[in-house]
Amino acid sequence: MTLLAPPTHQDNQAFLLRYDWTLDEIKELLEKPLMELLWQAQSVHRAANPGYKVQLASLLSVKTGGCTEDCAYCPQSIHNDSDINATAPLNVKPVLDRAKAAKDAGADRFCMGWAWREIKDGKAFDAMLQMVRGVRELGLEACVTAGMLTDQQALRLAEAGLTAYNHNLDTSPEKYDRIITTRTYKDRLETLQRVRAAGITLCCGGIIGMGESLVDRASLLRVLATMDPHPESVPINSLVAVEGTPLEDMNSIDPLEMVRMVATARILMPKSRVRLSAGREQLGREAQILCLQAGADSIFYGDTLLTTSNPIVEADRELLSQAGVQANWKLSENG
Ligand code: SAM
Ligand code: DTB
Ligand code: SF4
Repeated sequence: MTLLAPPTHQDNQAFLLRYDWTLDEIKELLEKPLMELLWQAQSVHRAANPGYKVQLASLLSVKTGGCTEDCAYCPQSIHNDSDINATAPLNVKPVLDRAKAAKDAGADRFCMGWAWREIKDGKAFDAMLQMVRGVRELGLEACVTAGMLTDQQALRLAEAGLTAYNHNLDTSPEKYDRIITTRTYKDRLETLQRVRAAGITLCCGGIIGMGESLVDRASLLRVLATMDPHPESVPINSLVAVEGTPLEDMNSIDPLEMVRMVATARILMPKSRVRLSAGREQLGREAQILCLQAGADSIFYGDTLLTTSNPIVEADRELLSQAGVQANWKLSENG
């Protein structure tokens, strides 16, 4: 009888932090045979982030609707015809109550969104700073997404203890003006620099499923992966096609395209948190598990994103258990 050799473990395989990725290299990764891509992504992930720990980020829309930007995907833009009506921002207390509930449900990070083109000084910004302080006092990471900001505002957010600022590039520089016309890619990059200069970590990613080409996806990833340092969090969203937006008729992506995007992001940015973001409801259990295996190590956790739905908490707990990954709710449950 022949004895089979024991399986070899790749956990200690090295990974490289590189900031000089070329478009061709990234295209090649996105187009690799799936099994090869998954193997490479998983090897990098196991070496860079051992233990399959998944960060749970809860999301709350503090200021919903009425935004003056014309982002073609967004139900909150005044230029679009969706059913979202503009509302006044939530007050500090109800936001902190929600943050506490998120913490109790096992979240690690609390993300707050404002449907603004830019932050303006005044009462609403002062309230944002109080919310950030309150979230940090609860022992959660705090993330804000609220559009453009000034150097001074970034510094005040840093002083309040903000962990991360989310500001997505959304798509490639080449496709950008077919998705948004009221601001430029350069505006976006300048805001990211201000956030970085203030010492706040960057949460920056994009959306697939808006009719972009493979080259557009590679080009978006190239902008992210040539930032030095890489953004600490990289949310990969797939379009939630909302009625009344110019992209309402877009077909859903093939779930394997999400798997490829996540795997490629993991290889390009080994230490960043790659967040499997909007569009998970359309993915199905197996595709989400493949994404976790390929290196997604964060999800939005909670029944709503900003204005659209997300898998319910119980379903995500089951998913994470079935996948055998570690997340805070499970760890705290086990003492
Ligand atoms: N107004 C701020 C801004 O644009 O940075 C913050 C809020 S904005 C809604 C945050 C991000 O959500 C967008 O940059 C986009 O990537 C994502 N997003 C918005 N609508 C989406 C949709 N329908 N499908 C997928 N992602 C979406
Ligand atoms: C991100 O990349 N995705 C989140 C968060 N950052 C702010 C937002 C997704 C929004 C999906 C559409 C909605 O719910 O309005
Ligand atoms: Fe406004 Fe942000 Fe929506 Fe664009 S994505 S319309 S900036 S809320």
